Amino acid sequence: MDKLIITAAICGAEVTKEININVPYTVEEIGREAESAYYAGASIIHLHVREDDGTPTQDIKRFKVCTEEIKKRCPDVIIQPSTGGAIGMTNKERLQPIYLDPPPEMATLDCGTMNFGGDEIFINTENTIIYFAEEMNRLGIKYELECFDKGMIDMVMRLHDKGYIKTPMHFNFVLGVVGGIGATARDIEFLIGSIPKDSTYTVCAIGKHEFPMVSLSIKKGGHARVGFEDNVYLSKGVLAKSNGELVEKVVRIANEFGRDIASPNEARKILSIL
Ligand code: KMH
Ligand code: ZN
Repeated sequence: MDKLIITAAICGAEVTKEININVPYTVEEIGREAESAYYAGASIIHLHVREDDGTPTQDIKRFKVCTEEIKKRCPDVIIQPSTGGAIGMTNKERLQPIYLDPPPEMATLDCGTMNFGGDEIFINTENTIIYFAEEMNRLGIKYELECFDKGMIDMVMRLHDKGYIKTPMHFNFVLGVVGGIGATARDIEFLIGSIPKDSTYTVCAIGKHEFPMVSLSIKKGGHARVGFEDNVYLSKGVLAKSNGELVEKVVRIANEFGRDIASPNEARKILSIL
Protein backbone atom coordinates (compact mmCIF):
# COMPACT_ATOMS: atom_id res chain seq x y z
CA MET A 1 0.00 0.00 0.00
CA ASP A 2 1.23 3.53 -0.74
CA LYS A 3 2.01 5.84 2.11
CA LEU A 4 -0.98 7.96 3.13
CA ILE A 5 -1.37 11.39 1.57
CA ILE A 6 -3.22 13.72 3.92
CA THR A 7 -4.89 16.79 2.45
CA ALA A 8 -6.01 19.60 4.73
CA ALA A 9 -8.93 21.67 3.43
CA ILE A 10 -8.24 24.47 5.87
CA CYS A 11 -10.95 27.00 5.15
CA GLY A 12 -13.48 26.33 2.35
CA ALA A 13 -15.92 28.93 1.11
CA GLU A 14 -18.97 28.16 3.20
CA VAL A 15 -17.92 27.57 6.82
CA THR A 16 -17.68 30.66 9.03
CA LYS A 17 -16.20 31.83 12.33
CA GLU A 18 -19.75 31.76 13.73
CA ILE A 19 -19.53 27.97 13.42
CA ASN A 20 -15.93 27.67 14.64
CA ILE A 21 -13.96 30.76 15.62
CA ASN A 22 -10.76 29.10 14.37
CA VAL A 23 -11.86 29.14 10.70
CA PRO A 24 -9.17 31.26 8.98
CA TYR A 25 -10.00 34.42 7.02
CA THR A 26 -6.93 36.69 7.10
CA VAL A 27 -3.63 35.92 5.39
CA GLU A 28 -2.01 35.39 8.78
CA GLU A 29 -4.79 33.02 9.88
CA ILE A 30 -4.59 31.07 6.64
CA GLY A 31 -0.84 30.73 7.11
CA ARG A 32 -1.32 29.64 10.73
CA GLU A 33 -3.86 26.96 9.82
CA ALA A 34 -1.79 25.63 6.92
CA GLU A 35 1.24 25.44 9.20
CA SER A 36 -0.66 23.56 11.90
CA ALA A 37 -1.88 21.01 9.35
CA TYR A 38 1.55 20.65 7.72
CA TYR A 39 3.39 19.99 10.97
CA ALA A 40 0.71 17.48 11.96
CA GLY A 41 1.32 15.49 8.74
CA ALA A 42 -0.57 17.08 5.82
CA SER A 43 1.31 17.10 2.53
CA ILE A 44 -1.37 18.96 0.53
CA ILE A 45 -3.19 22.16 1.46
CA HIS A 46 -6.50 22.48 -0.42
CA LEU A 47 -6.85 26.24 -0.57
CA HIS A 48 -9.78 28.62 -0.68
CA VAL A 49 -9.12 32.20 0.31
CA ARG A 50 -11.23 34.87 1.99
CA GLU A 51 -11.29 38.62 2.40
CA ASP A 52 -10.49 39.73 5.96
CA ASP A 53 -14.24 39.87 6.70
CA GLY A 54 -14.67 36.22 5.64
CA THR A 55 -16.12 36.81 2.16
CA PRO A 56 -14.91 34.05 -0.18
CA THR A 57 -12.88 35.29 -3.13
CA GLN A 58 -10.97 33.77 -6.05
CA ASP A 59 -8.97 36.96 -6.54
CA ILE A 60 -5.53 36.05 -7.90
CA LYS A 61 -3.83 38.72 -5.78
CA ARG A 62 -5.30 37.26 -2.61
CA PHE A 63 -4.22 33.77 -3.70
CA LYS A 64 -0.72 35.11 -4.33
CA VAL A 65 -0.24 36.56 -0.86
CA CYS A 66 -1.83 33.53 0.84
CA THR A 67 0.31 31.14 -1.21
CA GLU A 68 3.44 33.12 -0.31
CA GLU A 69 2.48 33.06 3.36
CA ILE A 70 1.96 29.28 3.26
CA LYS A 71 5.22 28.68 1.39
CA LYS A 72 7.10 30.78 3.94
CA ARG A 73 5.80 28.59 6.76
CA CYS A 74 5.69 25.21 4.95
CA PRO A 75 8.26 25.42 2.14
CA ASP A 76 7.70 22.02 0.50
CA VAL A 77 3.95 21.58 0.98
CA ILE A 78 1.78 21.03 -2.13
CA ILE A 79 -0.70 23.87 -2.53
CA GLN A 80 -3.90 22.89 -4.30
CA PRO A 81 -6.09 25.93 -5.02
CA SER A 82 -9.81 25.44 -5.43
CA THR A 83 -11.31 26.19 -8.83
CA GLY A 84 -14.74 25.54 -7.35
CA GLY A 85 -14.67 28.78 -5.39
CA ALA A 86 -18.10 29.60 -4.00
CA ILE A 87 -21.61 29.11 -5.37
CA GLY A 88 -22.55 31.77 -7.92
CA MET A 89 -19.04 32.69 -9.11
CA THR A 90 -18.37 32.79 -12.86
CA ASN A 91 -15.98 30.36 -14.54
CA LYS A 92 -13.41 33.08 -15.20
CA GLU A 93 -13.58 34.18 -11.57
CA ARG A 94 -13.13 30.62 -10.35
CA LEU A 95 -10.15 29.84 -12.58
CA GLN A 96 -7.99 32.77 -11.46
CA PRO A 97 -5.63 30.85 -9.12
CA ILE A 98 -4.39 28.57 -11.91
CA TYR A 99 -2.82 31.64 -13.53
CA LEU A 100 -0.46 32.26 -10.61
CA ASP A 101 3.18 32.57 -11.66
CA PRO A 102 4.50 29.90 -11.31
CA PRO A 103 1.27 27.89 -11.72
CA PRO A 104 0.19 25.75 -8.78
CA GLU A 105 1.25 22.11 -8.88
CA MET A 106 -2.34 20.98 -8.40
CA ALA A 107 -5.86 22.39 -8.52
CA THR A 108 -9.34 20.98 -8.15
CA LEU A 109 -11.53 20.13 -11.14
CA ASP A 110 -15.19 19.73 -10.22
CA CYS A 111 -16.82 17.10 -12.40
CA GLY A 112 -20.54 17.87 -12.48
CA THR A 113 -23.43 20.10 -11.52
CA MET A 114 -25.28 19.37 -8.32
CA ASN A 115 -27.77 20.60 -5.80
CA PHE A 116 -25.94 22.10 -2.84
CA GLY A 117 -28.81 22.35 -0.36
CA GLY A 118 -31.72 24.80 -0.25
CA ASP A 119 -31.89 26.67 -3.56
CA GLU A 120 -28.15 26.49 -4.20
CA ILE A 121 -26.78 24.87 -7.33
CA PHE A 122 -23.08 24.28 -7.93
CA ILE A 123 -22.83 24.59 -11.69
CA ASN A 124 -20.23 22.63 -13.67
CA THR A 125 -21.55 21.98 -17.17
CA GLU A 126 -19.76 19.60 -19.53
CA ASN A 127 -18.28 22.59 -21.38
CA THR A 128 -17.07 24.11 -18.11
CA ILE A 129 -15.29 20.90 -17.16
CA ILE A 130 -13.67 20.70 -20.61
CA TYR A 131 -12.59 24.36 -20.44
CA PHE A 132 -11.06 23.96 -16.95
CA ALA A 133 -9.35 20.67 -17.92
CA GLU A 134 -7.84 22.12 -21.09
CA GLU A 135 -6.49 25.15 -19.26
CA MET A 136 -4.92 22.93 -16.61
CA ASN A 137 -3.49 20.59 -19.26
CA ARG A 138 -1.93 23.59 -21.00
CA LEU A 139 -0.34 24.83 -17.76
CA GLY A 140 0.83 21.38 -16.61
CA ILE A 141 -1.35 21.41 -13.49
CA LYS A 142 -2.35 18.08 -11.92
CA TYR A 143 -6.09 18.10 -11.39
CA GLU A 144 -7.82 16.52 -8.47
CA LEU A 145 -11.11 15.27 -9.91
CA GLU A 146 -13.80 16.25 -7.41
CA CYS A 147 -16.63 13.71 -7.67
CA PHE A 148 -19.69 14.26 -5.51
CA ASP A 149 -21.58 11.37 -7.13
CA LYS A 150 -21.02 8.29 -9.33
CA GLY A 151 -22.31 10.09 -12.46
CA MET A 152 -19.38 12.49 -12.17
CA ILE A 153 -16.94 9.58 -12.53
CA ASP A 154 -18.84 8.57 -15.67
CA MET A 155 -18.41 12.14 -16.96
CA VAL A 156 -14.65 11.94 -16.27
CA MET A 157 -14.44 8.69 -18.23
CA ARG A 158 -16.34 10.18 -21.19
CA LEU A 159 -14.04 13.22 -21.22
CA HIS A 160 -11.03 10.95 -20.94
CA ASP A 161 -12.22 9.00 -23.99
CA LYS A 162 -12.49 12.31 -25.86
CA GLY A 163 -8.92 13.22 -24.86
CA TYR A 164 -9.67 16.04 -22.43
CA ILE A 165 -8.81 14.32 -19.15
CA LYS A 166 -5.37 12.77 -18.81
CA THR A 167 -4.15 9.77 -16.86
CA PRO A 168 -3.09 8.86 -14.26
CA MET A 169 -6.22 10.26 -12.68
CA HIS A 170 -6.47 11.40 -9.09
CA PHE A 171 -9.98 11.58 -7.64
CA ASN A 172 -11.44 13.11 -4.52
CA PHE A 173 -14.69 11.45 -3.47
CA VAL A 174 -16.75 14.06 -1.65
CA LEU A 175 -19.31 12.20 0.42
CA GLY A 176 -22.40 13.32 2.26
CA VAL A 177 -23.02 16.69 0.58
CA VAL A 178 -26.73 17.45 0.26
CA GLY A 179 -27.55 16.54 -3.35
CA GLY A 180 -24.61 14.17 -3.78
CA ILE A 181 -23.86 10.56 -2.91
CA GLY A 182 -24.30 9.46 0.70
CA ALA A 183 -21.56 8.56 3.14
CA THR A 184 -21.69 4.82 3.74
CA ALA A 185 -19.26 1.96 3.19
CA ARG A 186 -21.37 0.83 0.24
CA ASP A 187 -21.09 4.27 -1.38
CA ILE A 188 -17.29 4.25 -1.09
CA GLU A 189 -17.03 0.71 -2.48
CA PHE A 190 -19.18 1.72 -5.45
CA LEU A 191 -17.00 4.75 -6.22
CA ILE A 192 -13.68 2.91 -5.80
CA GLY A 193 -14.92 0.14 -8.07
CA SER A 194 -15.83 2.69 -10.76
CA ILE A 195 -12.43 4.32 -11.37
CA PRO A 196 -9.56 3.06 -13.53
CA LYS A 197 -7.19 0.71 -11.71
CA ASP A 198 -4.15 2.96 -12.13
CA SER A 199 -5.93 5.90 -10.45
CA THR A 200 -5.38 7.28 -6.98
CA TYR A 201 -8.16 8.58 -4.79
CA THR A 202 -8.73 10.47 -1.61
CA VAL A 203 -11.90 10.59 0.45
CA CYS A 204 -13.53 13.44 2.31
CA ALA A 205 -16.94 13.57 3.95
CA ILE A 206 -19.08 16.21 5.52
CA GLY A 207 -19.59 16.72 9.26
CA LYS A 208 -19.96 13.60 11.37
CA HIS A 209 -19.22 11.41 8.35
CA GLU A 210 -15.64 12.71 8.06
CA PHE A 211 -13.71 10.34 10.29
CA PRO A 212 -15.68 7.12 9.60
CA MET A 213 -15.30 7.58 5.82
CA VAL A 214 -11.68 8.70 5.97
CA SER A 215 -10.89 5.67 8.19
CA LEU A 216 -12.37 3.38 5.57
CA SER A 217 -10.29 4.99 2.85
CA ILE A 218 -7.11 4.62 4.92
CA LYS A 219 -7.90 0.95 5.45
CA LYS A 220 -8.57 0.32 1.78
CA GLY A 221 -5.42 2.05 0.49
CA GLY A 222 -6.99 5.38 -0.44
CA HIS A 223 -5.92 8.78 0.83
CA ALA A 224 -7.52 11.17 3.30
CA ARG A 225 -8.77 14.74 3.36
CA VAL A 226 -9.92 16.52 6.50
CA GLY A 227 -10.25 20.17 7.48
CA PHE A 228 -12.61 22.94 8.43
CA GLU A 229 -14.06 23.07 4.89
CA ASP A 230 -15.66 19.68 5.53
CA ASN A 231 -15.98 19.39 9.32
CA VAL A 232 -15.16 21.60 12.31
CA TYR A 233 -15.48 18.99 15.09
CA LEU A 234 -12.71 16.85 16.53
CA SER A 235 -15.30 14.56 18.10
CA LYS A 236 -18.98 14.80 18.97
CA GLY A 237 -19.61 18.28 20.42
CA VAL A 238 -15.89 19.16 20.59
CA LEU A 239 -14.86 21.91 18.21
CA ALA A 240 -11.37 21.51 16.72
CA LYS A 241 -8.94 24.22 17.82
CA SER A 242 -7.05 23.97 14.55
CA ASN A 243 -6.86 22.06 11.30
CA GLY A 244 -3.74 20.51 12.80
CA GLU A 245 -5.86 18.76 15.43
CA LEU A 246 -7.97 17.15 12.68
CA VAL A 247 -4.83 16.03 10.83
CA GLU A 248 -3.35 14.63 14.07
CA LYS A 249 -6.44 12.49 14.45
CA VAL A 250 -5.99 11.11 10.92
CA VAL A 251 -2.37 10.27 11.78
CA ARG A 252 -3.53 8.38 14.90
CA ILE A 253 -6.03 6.40 12.81
CA ALA A 254 -3.37 5.67 10.18
CA ASN A 255 -1.03 4.42 12.92
CA GLU A 256 -3.74 2.02 14.08
CA PHE A 257 -3.97 0.62 10.55
CA GLY A 258 -0.17 0.48 10.16
CA ARG A 259 -0.18 3.05 7.37
CA ASP A 260 2.81 5.42 7.11
CA ILE A 261 2.31 9.09 6.27
CA ALA A 262 3.64 10.51 2.98
CA SER A 263 5.87 13.58 3.01
CA PRO A 264 5.08 16.20 0.35
CA ASN A 265 7.75 14.78 -1.96
CA GLU A 266 6.47 11.24 -1.44
CA ALA A 267 2.98 12.55 -2.24
CA ARG A 268 4.33 14.09 -5.46
CA LYS A 269 5.72 10.71 -6.50
CA ILE A 270 2.49 8.87 -5.68
CA LEU A 271 0.51 11.43 -7.67
CA SER A 272 2.99 11.46 -10.57
CA ILE A 273 3.74 15.16 -10.26
CA LEU A 274 7.49 14.67 -9.80
N1 KMH B 1 -17.29 25.61 -2.38
C1 KMH B 1 -17.92 24.72 -3.29
C2 KMH B 1 -18.99 25.42 -4.06
C3 KMH B 1 -13.67 22.82 -4.85
O1 KMH B 1 -12.97 23.33 -3.97
O2 KMH B 1 -13.25 22.58 -5.98
C4 KMH B 1 -16.97 24.10 -4.25
C5 KMH B 1 -15.80 23.43 -3.68
C6 KMH B 1 -15.10 22.46 -4.56
O3 KMH B 1 -15.38 23.64 -2.56
ZN1 ZN C 1 -12.94 23.24 -1.77
